Amino acid sequence: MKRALLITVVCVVVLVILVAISGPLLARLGVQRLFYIESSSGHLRLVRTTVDPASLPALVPGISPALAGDAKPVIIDTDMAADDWMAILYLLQQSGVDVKAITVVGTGEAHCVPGVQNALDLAALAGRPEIPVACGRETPLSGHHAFPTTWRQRVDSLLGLSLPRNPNAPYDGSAVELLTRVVEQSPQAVHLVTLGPLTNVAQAIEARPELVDNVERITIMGGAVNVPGNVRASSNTGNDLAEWNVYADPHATAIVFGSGAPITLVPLDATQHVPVTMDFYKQLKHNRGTPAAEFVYRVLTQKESDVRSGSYFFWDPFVAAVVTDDKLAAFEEMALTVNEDEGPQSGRTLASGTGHPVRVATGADAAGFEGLFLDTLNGRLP
Ligand code: AGV
Ligand code: CA
Repeated sequence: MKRALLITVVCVVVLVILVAISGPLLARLGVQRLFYIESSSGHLRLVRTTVDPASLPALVPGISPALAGDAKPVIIDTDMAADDWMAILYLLQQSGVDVKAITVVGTGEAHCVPGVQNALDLAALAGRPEIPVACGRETPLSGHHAFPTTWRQRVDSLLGLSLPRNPNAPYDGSAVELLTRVVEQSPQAVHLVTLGPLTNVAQAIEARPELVDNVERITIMGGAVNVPGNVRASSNTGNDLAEWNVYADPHATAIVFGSGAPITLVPLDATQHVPVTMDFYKQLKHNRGTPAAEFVYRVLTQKESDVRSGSYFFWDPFVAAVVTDDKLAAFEEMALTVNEDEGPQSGRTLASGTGHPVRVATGADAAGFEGLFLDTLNGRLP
């Protein structure tokens, strides 16, 4: 009996040593391990690692572009509202996208501390626990517009849901530092996808205007150009022209518009065509084969009354989908300005002769989006 126990212990020790030394050995052969053993708070865990992109095409013919290294580098700048979570999961599951960092904007819906933890945990859920996550300032570059306190509390607490805890700590620096470092060090121009107020991106560009030289495009969820805004419905401002992300930091939006970077704006003009429908919710209910799809199903379950009333939209997931397939939207080139003054038009995005050139999404292929979103969440990659 004692002998059997001794043999088992010896075998386990040998196995652990073998796994530990196999990394360097495999690396010499040009192969990277798919798993490693990690010890956290006294527990041993098997952790999936990222794969050395260079080694993959030869090893696995037909491997997805994200793993093969020719996916486009993306930074997600997010205010960690509920639909931001869905957009992040979508982008993390998309083969054509390589998410290099997630920067949380502290002037949006979530506060920094819970927002960063929730972003880390979403990355872990999608099998990418190593993605760096950082937060930025919690006050707008100018003005004092803030999201409703009740919305903030709800998203901070993940609508009462839970995620697997990511053992990694947040990035040791600010969102602006992380964003700047990733853009500067990327061999390929980076696509910035912004899902909240533009505070972080504007602050980074203001400090280093030359950053835009290595920015492929900034795709922004925000604004309402030829349709009513959405601030009035949830505030007592009387402002029926502005959309929340722009309203929360109009000056930041103006800086980004004037930065010289190529810009795609996906305003309410387009997202109004992609409400979350009960029909989609039911499809997801019967078709949720991955942790990501299961989590989105639970989020929509918490949002069911908004979904039923038709007041909940795929704002950010649609923008994420447009980043991967721009045939999902119709576009018009416009010259845009932002109203930075206080008052009932504050945060309005306006087409005018003096504006900056922006590619504006004005229409949406809702059915195409829903199919792609459902397939991607379920791991049926295009
Ligand atoms: O204005 C749309 C932006 C998107 O980035 N957000 C929600 C999305 O994350 C603010 C917003 C407007 N109306 C809302 C919002 C509502 N009814 N509930 C939560 N957020
Ligand atoms: Ca958002």
